[in-house]
Amino acid sequence: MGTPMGDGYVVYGAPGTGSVPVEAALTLLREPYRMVERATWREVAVSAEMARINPMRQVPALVLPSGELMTESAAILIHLADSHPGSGLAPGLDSSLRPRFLRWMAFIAAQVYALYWIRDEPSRLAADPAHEAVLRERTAQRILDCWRIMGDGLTPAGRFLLGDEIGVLDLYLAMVSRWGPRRKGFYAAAPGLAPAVRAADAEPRLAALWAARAPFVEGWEG
Ligand SMILES: N[C@@H](CCC(=O)N[C@@H](CS)C(=O)NCC(=O)O)C(=O)O
Repeated sequence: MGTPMGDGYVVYGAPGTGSVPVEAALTLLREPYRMVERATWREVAVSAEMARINPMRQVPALVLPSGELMTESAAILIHLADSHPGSGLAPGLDSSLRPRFLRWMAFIAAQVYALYWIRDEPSRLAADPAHEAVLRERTAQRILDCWRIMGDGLTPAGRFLLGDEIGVLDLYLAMVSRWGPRRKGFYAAAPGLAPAVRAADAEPRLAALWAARAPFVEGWEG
Protein backbone atom coordinates (compact mmCIF):
# COMPACT_ATOMS: atom_id res chain seq x y z
CA MET A 1 0.00 0.00 0.00
CA GLY A 2 1.31 3.44 -0.84
CA THR A 3 0.81 6.58 1.22
CA PRO A 4 -2.93 7.28 1.34
CA MET A 5 -3.90 10.74 0.15
CA GLY A 6 -6.81 13.03 0.83
CA ASP A 7 -8.36 10.49 3.16
CA GLY A 8 -8.52 12.34 6.49
CA TYR A 9 -5.96 11.43 9.12
CA VAL A 10 -4.34 8.00 8.91
CA VAL A 11 -2.41 6.75 11.94
CA TYR A 12 0.11 3.93 11.67
CA GLY A 13 0.64 2.42 15.07
CA ALA A 14 0.07 -0.35 17.56
CA PRO A 15 -1.31 -0.76 21.07
CA GLY A 16 0.98 0.44 23.85
CA THR A 17 3.27 2.33 21.50
CA GLY A 18 3.98 5.98 20.70
CA SER A 19 0.96 5.97 18.40
CA VAL A 20 -1.36 5.92 21.42
CA PRO A 21 -0.76 9.57 22.45
CA VAL A 22 -1.33 10.51 18.81
CA GLU A 23 -4.61 8.58 18.82
CA ALA A 24 -5.44 10.29 22.14
CA ALA A 25 -4.76 13.77 20.72
CA LEU A 26 -6.99 13.06 17.69
CA THR A 27 -9.68 11.76 20.05
CA LEU A 28 -9.57 14.93 22.18
CA LEU A 29 -9.67 16.99 18.98
CA ARG A 30 -12.68 14.93 17.79
CA GLU A 31 -10.86 14.38 14.53
CA PRO A 32 -11.80 11.10 12.83
CA TYR A 33 -8.86 8.95 11.78
CA ARG A 34 -8.20 5.63 10.15
CA MET A 35 -5.96 3.30 12.12
CA VAL A 36 -3.46 1.09 10.32
CA GLU A 37 -2.07 -1.50 12.74
CA ARG A 38 1.65 -2.03 12.32
CA ALA A 39 3.38 -3.95 15.11
CA THR A 40 6.68 -3.49 13.29
CA TRP A 41 8.81 -5.40 15.77
CA ARG A 42 6.79 -8.64 15.55
CA GLU A 43 7.30 -9.70 11.95
CA VAL A 44 9.86 -8.92 9.31
CA ALA A 45 7.07 -8.58 6.73
CA VAL A 46 5.26 -5.93 8.79
CA SER A 47 8.53 -4.08 9.32
CA ALA A 48 9.24 -4.17 5.56
CA GLU A 49 5.72 -2.90 4.85
CA MET A 50 6.22 -0.10 7.36
CA ALA A 51 9.49 0.83 5.67
CA ARG A 52 7.48 1.89 2.62
CA ILE A 53 5.74 4.49 4.82
CA ASN A 54 8.53 5.33 7.27
CA PRO A 55 12.04 4.26 6.23
CA MET A 56 12.92 4.16 9.96
CA ARG A 57 10.45 1.22 10.19
CA GLN A 58 8.85 2.79 13.24
CA VAL A 59 5.45 3.83 14.44
CA PRO A 60 3.87 6.27 14.92
CA ALA A 61 3.46 7.72 11.47
CA LEU A 62 0.64 10.05 10.58
CA VAL A 63 -0.68 10.93 7.16
CA LEU A 64 -2.32 14.35 7.29
CA PRO A 65 -5.52 15.14 5.37
CA SER A 66 -3.28 16.97 2.85
CA GLY A 67 -1.46 13.69 2.15
CA GLU A 68 1.72 14.90 3.88
CA LEU A 69 3.47 12.21 5.89
CA MET A 70 4.71 12.93 9.39
CA THR A 71 6.90 10.73 11.55
CA GLU A 72 8.44 11.48 14.97
CA SER A 73 5.94 11.41 17.80
CA ALA A 74 6.84 14.77 19.35
CA ALA A 75 6.60 16.58 16.01
CA ILE A 76 3.26 14.92 15.28
CA LEU A 77 1.81 15.88 18.67
CA ILE A 78 3.06 19.47 18.43
CA HIS A 79 1.63 19.78 14.93
CA LEU A 80 -1.77 18.39 15.92
CA ALA A 81 -1.98 20.86 18.80
CA ASP A 82 -0.74 23.83 16.77
CA SER A 83 -3.02 23.12 13.83
CA HIS A 84 -6.01 23.26 16.20
CA PRO A 85 -5.50 26.59 17.91
CA GLY A 86 -8.00 27.04 20.69
CA SER A 87 -7.98 23.31 21.47
CA GLY A 88 -5.81 24.04 24.51
CA LEU A 89 -3.64 21.01 23.71
CA ALA A 90 -0.47 23.16 23.69
CA PRO A 91 0.50 26.67 24.73
CA GLY A 92 0.41 29.02 21.75
CA LEU A 93 3.48 30.70 20.23
CA ASP A 94 2.95 33.79 22.34
CA SER A 95 2.45 31.92 25.62
CA SER A 96 5.10 32.18 28.32
CA LEU A 97 4.67 28.40 28.73
CA ARG A 98 5.72 27.70 25.13
CA PRO A 99 9.48 27.29 25.81
CA ARG A 100 8.73 24.91 28.69
CA PHE A 101 6.34 22.94 26.47
CA LEU A 102 8.89 22.59 23.66
CA ARG A 103 11.72 21.75 26.03
CA TRP A 104 9.95 18.81 27.64
CA MET A 105 8.37 17.52 24.43
CA ALA A 106 11.86 17.34 22.89
CA PHE A 107 13.30 15.92 26.12
CA ILE A 108 10.85 13.00 26.17
CA ALA A 109 11.52 12.23 22.50
CA ALA A 110 15.29 12.64 22.42
CA GLN A 111 16.43 11.67 25.90
CA VAL A 112 13.93 8.96 26.81
CA TYR A 113 11.99 7.55 23.83
CA ALA A 114 15.15 7.16 21.75
CA LEU A 115 16.56 4.72 24.32
CA TYR A 116 13.84 2.20 23.47
CA TRP A 117 15.53 1.48 20.17
CA ILE A 118 18.13 -0.20 22.38
CA ARG A 119 15.90 -1.45 25.21
CA ASP A 120 13.36 -3.09 22.90
CA GLU A 121 16.09 -5.05 21.13
CA PRO A 122 19.43 -4.86 22.98
CA SER A 123 21.02 -7.23 20.44
CA ARG A 124 21.18 -4.17 18.19
CA LEU A 125 24.13 -2.94 20.26
CA ALA A 126 25.13 -5.82 22.54
CA ALA A 127 28.38 -7.56 21.70
CA ASP A 128 27.02 -10.85 23.11
CA PRO A 129 23.85 -12.10 24.83
CA ALA A 130 25.26 -11.48 28.32
CA HIS A 131 25.74 -7.85 27.39
CA GLU A 132 22.01 -7.47 26.65
CA ALA A 133 21.05 -7.53 30.36
CA VAL A 134 23.68 -4.87 31.04
CA LEU A 135 22.21 -2.63 28.34
CA ARG A 136 18.69 -3.14 29.72
CA GLU A 137 19.82 -2.24 33.23
CA ARG A 138 21.88 0.79 32.16
CA THR A 139 19.18 2.20 29.94
CA ALA A 140 16.66 1.72 32.78
CA GLN A 141 18.93 3.75 35.07
CA ARG A 142 19.35 6.41 32.40
CA ILE A 143 15.57 6.67 31.93
CA LEU A 144 15.05 7.04 35.68
CA ASP A 145 17.75 9.76 35.74
CA CYS A 146 15.86 11.52 32.96
CA TRP A 147 12.58 11.31 34.90
CA ARG A 148 14.34 12.68 37.98
CA ILE A 149 15.68 15.61 35.95
CA MET A 150 12.30 16.27 34.38
CA GLY A 151 10.61 16.07 37.79
CA ASP A 152 13.11 18.50 39.27
CA GLY A 153 12.86 20.87 36.31
CA LEU A 154 9.12 20.97 35.72
CA THR A 155 6.64 21.97 38.39
CA PRO A 156 3.09 21.29 37.16
CA ALA A 157 1.22 24.52 36.59
CA GLY A 158 -2.12 23.01 37.57
CA ARG A 159 -3.88 19.67 37.53
CA PHE A 160 -1.94 18.85 34.38
CA LEU A 161 1.67 19.67 33.50
CA LEU A 162 1.04 23.06 31.92
CA GLY A 163 -2.21 24.08 33.58
CA ASP A 164 -5.67 22.78 34.37
CA GLU A 165 -6.35 21.55 30.84
CA ILE A 166 -4.95 18.31 29.46
CA GLY A 167 -2.42 18.80 26.67
CA VAL A 168 -0.23 16.76 24.35
CA LEU A 169 2.67 16.92 26.83
CA ASP A 170 0.48 15.10 29.36
CA LEU A 171 -0.54 12.50 26.77
CA TYR A 172 3.06 11.93 25.74
CA LEU A 173 4.36 11.59 29.30
CA ALA A 174 1.42 9.39 30.33
CA MET A 175 2.38 6.87 27.62
CA VAL A 176 6.18 6.96 27.68
CA SER A 177 6.29 6.75 31.50
CA ARG A 178 4.43 3.43 31.27
CA TRP A 179 7.26 1.68 29.47
CA GLY A 180 10.07 -0.13 31.31
CA PRO A 181 11.25 0.62 33.99
CA ARG A 182 7.53 1.47 34.22
CA ARG A 183 5.36 3.67 36.33
CA LYS A 184 6.48 2.71 39.83
CA GLY A 185 10.02 3.75 38.94
CA PHE A 186 8.69 6.92 37.34
CA TYR A 187 6.58 7.84 40.40
CA ALA A 188 9.62 7.37 42.67
CA ALA A 189 11.92 9.36 40.38
CA ALA A 190 9.50 12.21 39.64
CA PRO A 191 6.84 12.26 42.38
CA GLY A 192 5.79 15.80 41.46
CA LEU A 193 4.70 14.63 37.99
CA ALA A 194 2.70 11.64 39.23
CA PRO A 195 -0.62 13.48 39.77
CA ALA A 196 -0.55 14.86 36.21
CA VAL A 197 0.03 11.49 34.55
CA ARG A 198 -2.63 9.93 36.77
CA ALA A 199 -5.02 12.71 35.76
CA ALA A 200 -4.25 11.94 32.10
CA ASP A 201 -4.92 8.22 32.78
CA ALA A 202 -8.26 9.22 34.31
CA GLU A 203 -9.34 11.69 31.61
CA PRO A 204 -12.96 10.67 30.92
CA ARG A 205 -12.81 11.51 27.21
CA LEU A 206 -9.96 9.00 26.86
CA ALA A 207 -11.38 6.16 28.95
CA ALA A 208 -12.37 4.05 25.93
CA LEU A 209 -9.12 4.76 24.12
CA TRP A 210 -6.87 3.85 27.06
CA ALA A 211 -8.95 0.71 27.68
CA ALA A 212 -8.62 -0.39 24.06
CA ARG A 213 -5.07 0.70 23.29
CA ALA A 214 -3.19 0.67 26.60
CA PRO A 215 -5.34 -1.18 29.14
CA PHE A 216 -4.82 -0.67 32.86
CA VAL A 217 -4.55 -4.36 33.66
CA GLU A 218 -3.46 -5.73 37.03
CA GLY A 219 0.17 -4.82 37.69
CA TRP A 220 0.48 -2.49 34.69
CA GLU A 221 2.32 0.11 36.75
CA GLY A 222 5.23 -2.27 37.21
N1 LIG B 1 11.76 8.75 17.20
C1 LIG B 1 10.56 7.98 16.99
C2 LIG B 1 10.69 6.65 17.73
C3 LIG B 1 9.54 5.73 17.39
C4 LIG B 1 9.74 4.32 17.94
O1 LIG B 1 10.80 3.95 18.46
N2 LIG B 1 8.68 3.51 17.80
C5 LIG B 1 8.72 2.13 18.22
C6 LIG B 1 7.37 1.72 18.81
S1 LIG B 1 7.00 2.57 20.32
C7 LIG B 1 8.97 1.27 17.03
O2 LIG B 1 8.32 1.39 16.02
N3 LIG B 1 9.99 0.39 17.14
C8 LIG B 1 10.40 -0.47 16.10
C9 LIG B 1 11.84 -0.23 15.72
O3 LIG B 1 12.45 0.78 16.14
O4 LIG B 1 12.38 -1.07 14.99
C10 LIG B 1 9.33 8.75 17.43
O5 LIG B 1 9.45 9.58 18.36
O6 LIG B 1 8.25 8.59 16.85
